[in-house]
Amino acid sequence: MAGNKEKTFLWGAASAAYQVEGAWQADGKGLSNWDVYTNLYRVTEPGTGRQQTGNVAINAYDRAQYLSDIQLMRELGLGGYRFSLAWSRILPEGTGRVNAAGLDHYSRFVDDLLEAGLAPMVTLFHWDMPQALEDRGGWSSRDSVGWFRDYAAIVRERLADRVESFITFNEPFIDLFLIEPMVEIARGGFGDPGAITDAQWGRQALPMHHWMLASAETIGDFRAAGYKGEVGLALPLMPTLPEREGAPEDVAAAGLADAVINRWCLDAMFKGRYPDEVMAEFSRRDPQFAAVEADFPILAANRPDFLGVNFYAPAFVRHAAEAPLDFRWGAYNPDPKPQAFNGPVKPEYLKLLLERIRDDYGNPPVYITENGAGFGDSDERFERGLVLDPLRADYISRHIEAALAARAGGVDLRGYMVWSLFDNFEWMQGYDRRFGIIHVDFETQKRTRKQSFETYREIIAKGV
Ligand code: IFM
Repeated sequence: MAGNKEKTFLWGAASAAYQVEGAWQADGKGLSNWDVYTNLYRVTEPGTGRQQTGNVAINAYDRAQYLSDIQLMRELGLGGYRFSLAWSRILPEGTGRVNAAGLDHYSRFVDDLLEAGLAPMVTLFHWDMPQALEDRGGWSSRDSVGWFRDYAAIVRERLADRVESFITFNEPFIDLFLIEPMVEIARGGFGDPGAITDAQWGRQALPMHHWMLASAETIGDFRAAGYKGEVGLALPLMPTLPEREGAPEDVAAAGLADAVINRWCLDAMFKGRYPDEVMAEFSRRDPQFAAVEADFPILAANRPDFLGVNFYAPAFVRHAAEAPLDFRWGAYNPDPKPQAFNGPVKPEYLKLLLERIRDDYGNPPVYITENGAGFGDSDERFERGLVLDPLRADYISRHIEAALAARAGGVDLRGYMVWSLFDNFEWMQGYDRRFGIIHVDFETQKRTRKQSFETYREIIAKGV
């Protein structure tokens, strides 16, 4: 996949370790923050009484299981598969001692994908941090930059001969400013995004900087080691729209939300600095943050090879004095019910977003590294061996159409990855939000193709 326009368009699917692997204590794996959160703090689900953890998830660590899953990928016609590594399988304490069994597992998985004709795209960090590092201050500590670089180097040495695409981090903003604060609030219950405080956001600016710095340093390390493939980041990008059109305070709020949610990381990646609004707002909340400017030359010197776009929906933004930075985002959705879990279904904003990246950031190579729709059990139904999910099928085909229209307009779009191939563990929502184009019975692990699987298969077969 490396930096090569002539290569064929990559049709893929994406996943993340904690959401699919299970086997939380297998083969010497250490605990991650999510193992601890789901097993120690989270209480049973209201209504169902289920304790929802990723202990079993969809059993994707199991080789017999994943080999049959790979057959489904082949049937779909995929060219690649994006997955993340569980850091604590490789380094149970986060640093120091390497667990050979964990590394061997991922090496075998890479071989099995390649054997099936699928290009692996490896995400190094998709939110599950070794608990041992969490206990040492986690991403708030500047040492986290070094911990991550060391872990990335171990992975590089083992996998880089066969993996042509790496993603350093997945969705910095969502993990640090939504999921982690919700987890903090939720210990002993379920997180409420509306309860996230300004003080919590203020504390997240330095961790955000540590992610961006660790990413840049890692890209530099890969290049220094002679790596010939491509290294990028996957960002959660969402056009921000004023909730009350024309209301000046919502227009201003949407502008600030754009700086924080979108431009913070985009500017870091392609301009080597952070937006002025971000510097002003967060230095006020954490004076230490003002000093991060000293690291900008490192960001500027290590521009990523590609941008991973995770797109689900635009965000409607309202001025709200009680919310962090005085804006509330994503609470309003004008769509009729049932509504997709991640926001209003508006594929035209994917096209606009891709065009904006082309125009404002020098038309970098882009993969859509996630796109898909989450609905509940009641929005799908079994019929003659298939699961009918017309809303998801429609969502996927309209978003692909929008993405390809942007590509026709000159956007350097190299591939599209659906989120997700299988229903899986959706973080705070556990197993109650289904995103898969293949249904999973979480009791039996039985896989059943959905209508959206057929839709995607036909699109892939038709080609670009
Ligand atoms: O499941 C998540 C994924 O881990 C990150 N991006 C959004 C997905 C759907 O909410």
